[in-house]
Amino acid sequence: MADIESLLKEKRTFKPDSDFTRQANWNKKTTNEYRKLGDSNPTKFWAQMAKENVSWFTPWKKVLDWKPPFAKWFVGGKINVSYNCLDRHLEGENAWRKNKAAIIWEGEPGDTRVLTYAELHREVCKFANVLKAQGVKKGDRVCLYMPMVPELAIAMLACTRIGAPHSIVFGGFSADALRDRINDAEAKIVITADGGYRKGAPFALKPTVDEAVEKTPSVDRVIVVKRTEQPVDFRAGRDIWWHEAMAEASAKCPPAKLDSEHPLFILYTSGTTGNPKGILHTTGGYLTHVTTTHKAIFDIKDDDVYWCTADIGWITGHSYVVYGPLANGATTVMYEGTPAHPGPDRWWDLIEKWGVTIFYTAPTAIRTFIRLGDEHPKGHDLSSLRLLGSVGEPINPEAWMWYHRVIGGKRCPIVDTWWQTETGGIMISSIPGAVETKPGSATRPFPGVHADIFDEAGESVKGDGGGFLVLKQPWPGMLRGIWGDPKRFKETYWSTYDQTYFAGDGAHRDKNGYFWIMGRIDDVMNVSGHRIGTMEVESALVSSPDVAEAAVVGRPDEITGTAIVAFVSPKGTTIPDDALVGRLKKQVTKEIGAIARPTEIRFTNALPKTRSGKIMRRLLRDIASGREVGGDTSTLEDFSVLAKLRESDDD
Ligand code: 7RM
Repeated sequence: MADIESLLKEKRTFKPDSDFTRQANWNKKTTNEYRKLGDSNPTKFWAQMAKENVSWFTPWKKVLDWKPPFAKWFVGGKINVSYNCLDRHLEGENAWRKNKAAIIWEGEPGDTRVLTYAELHREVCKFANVLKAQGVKKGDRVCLYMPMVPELAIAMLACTRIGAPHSIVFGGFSADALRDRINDAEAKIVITADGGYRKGAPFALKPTVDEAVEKTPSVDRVIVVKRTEQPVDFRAGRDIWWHEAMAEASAKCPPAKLDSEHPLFILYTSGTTGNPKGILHTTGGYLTHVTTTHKAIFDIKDDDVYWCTADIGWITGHSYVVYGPLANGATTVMYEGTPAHPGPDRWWDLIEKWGVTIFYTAPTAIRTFIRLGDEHPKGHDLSSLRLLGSVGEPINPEAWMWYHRVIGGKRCPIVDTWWQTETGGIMISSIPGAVETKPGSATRPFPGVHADIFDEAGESVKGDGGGFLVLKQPWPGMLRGIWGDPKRFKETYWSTYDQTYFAGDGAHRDKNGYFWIMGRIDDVMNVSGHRIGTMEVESALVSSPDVAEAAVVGRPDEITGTAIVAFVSPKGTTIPDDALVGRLKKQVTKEIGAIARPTEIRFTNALPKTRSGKIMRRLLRDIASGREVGGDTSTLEDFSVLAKLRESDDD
């Protein structure tokens, strides 16, 4: 609540600059027209966008078939994502883009690769033929577990070319997490690399894949990119080198004419249970959504150099490193490594070196750079920048102002973009040539997006007020389901309110209709912009023979937004010492990955529970963040537990 109050005291506003507005893809007039149309007739608005921004082999017969909560967009339309991202930039009036940079890639050690649209097209066609030769057919799932190398984008586009949905697993996930995701999607093939570079050293990926695929009956092939030249074990008959397979592949591969609703990809995200959800996205609607939002919100032009720093393993990388920018014929920058290697100015060096004009990153990175000191960005010429973006978590006004001043040189508009893995593309954001911004607010819903704030009873909160963020109309990039689990899909998103999507975020809307996102209100933590379920971490902890019970909560953290705190009650004979802390952190890293490792583990012999046995996480959150335990404690079963937990604070 304290957060909400400080945010809502924010009174600064920034009007769009008239020079920016004059050249903008969407100015005030077009934005207002689209808003009007999107409000009165969202399907008509999205149909217009699908026509203007995306190329179809066969037009759709029906814009939307909505049987809540199941939506089909552009029904009967035939389309291909790789055609939209590649072929159409090599034909007709766009043919000049042939030799335009599609991907500017830089590895952490400083090696670089620039792929033009023609080259990228050739590589994608070849790899699509490799997939076909390995028996991958339309509809087969392909798992990608890769570093940030161009081959990742090539593999994604090759999958879309033949209609094989991909499932990308972030390279930081452990063998256990990878195996669960491969098995849930029943992937036929895994694409990986020997390793990648991070913090100045190679890290290995292939051994993790070897361990994971020991128990994945669906996998019959592993394709390996050579990146670090680390020695790898090769299983004959199963493992194939990328470069060897590519050497023989033909560069001719016509794009499959796919149904608009053909599955495009699955991406796993954390929920409120121990099992991550496979979020399913399909083809025509998703592409319309990301292409349109990318064009309007990032104001993309042919001479821009656009850099979104997200790893492709997350939704932001899917939608705004690869699909949105390439469908718009843009130059997209991909960087392999960590922000502060070899020095704390690596990112600013990249911006200067490549002349980046549009830069999209996360508040957690911005806060890290604030701490590292202004001298690093100030030591570089950042004058190429003209637009900045933020995503992943609420941006505090102080970080917003620093971003505006130090990175944007006070001349770049900032777009704060709210969306989720489930929404596919941006839902609430400023339009840089049209909307006045307020630091800390994502401003207003995108045209055609019917966002609202509901109270517990499902009534829209009128005027200035807070509640639960919901979406009242289907949108083209919306998730079509949870892979293999329609029941969970309905329960998670569509059962809180009737025919309304429940986002899981709390939000406030001010008297001007501006949205201020407050963050998750469910048992999902947002650590450095990455979603981690409390239940996932808890189940990793209780799988240790030393643990009787565990409860995990988030505590506010200046840099990462949230830090993970675990309350653990050890089994009878176990001694709760530092060695146990070490073992438990290792356990979580093994089962999920380092991103889920608790910052702090506190031992207790009992957890605060309600009489019906539910752990009262609210109280634990107060204790973890050193706050006075507030609110209603009348349902607490054993009051002495609280006192003991506070004592455990001393160690
Ligand atoms: C794109 C992405 C989704 C969750 C979402 C929010 C939080 C994302 C913002 C934000 C405030 C923002 N997808 N979130 N963007 N909160 N302002 N601009 O991050 O599926 O990984 O996470 O992230 O809580 O529900 S995600």
